[in-house]
Amino acid sequence: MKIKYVSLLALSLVVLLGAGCNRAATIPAPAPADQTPSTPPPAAQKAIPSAAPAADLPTPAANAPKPQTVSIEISNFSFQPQILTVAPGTTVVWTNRDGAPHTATAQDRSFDSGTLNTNGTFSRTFTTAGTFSYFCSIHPSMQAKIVVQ
Ligand SMILES: [Cu+2]
Repeated sequence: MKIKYVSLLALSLVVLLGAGCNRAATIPAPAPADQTPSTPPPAAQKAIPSAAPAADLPTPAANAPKPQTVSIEISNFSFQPQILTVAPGTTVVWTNRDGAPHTATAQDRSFDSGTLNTNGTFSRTFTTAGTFSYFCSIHPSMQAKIVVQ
């Protein structure tokens, strides 16, 4: 009887060990098999980072600050400021704060706001260097200039 128990124990040990070994061997095997096929997807994910150039978009945005907007107010029948110096690429916005209508008209007619009624606005971007004299075509004594440099 004792021998049978011992042999049974031995057999059970062998079975357990064998099972343990088999499981241990079986489990790792499928795992790498699954990871291998899963490798291609990471490649697909790499394609997404390639879309990372979108991260370069903030860079142009950082360049955005360059174009500036400067305001000129038309009040008391005069342009304020009367002489405005800006960098090339600056957008100038005229706003009529008077009750009377005015215009911002270039001496060389390169730009003309047309009639600006109260709170009317007109904008123009100056891209080239130079001095641009303008006046109000309704009140020609109203004169001013923009220096782009
Ligand atoms: Cu005027």
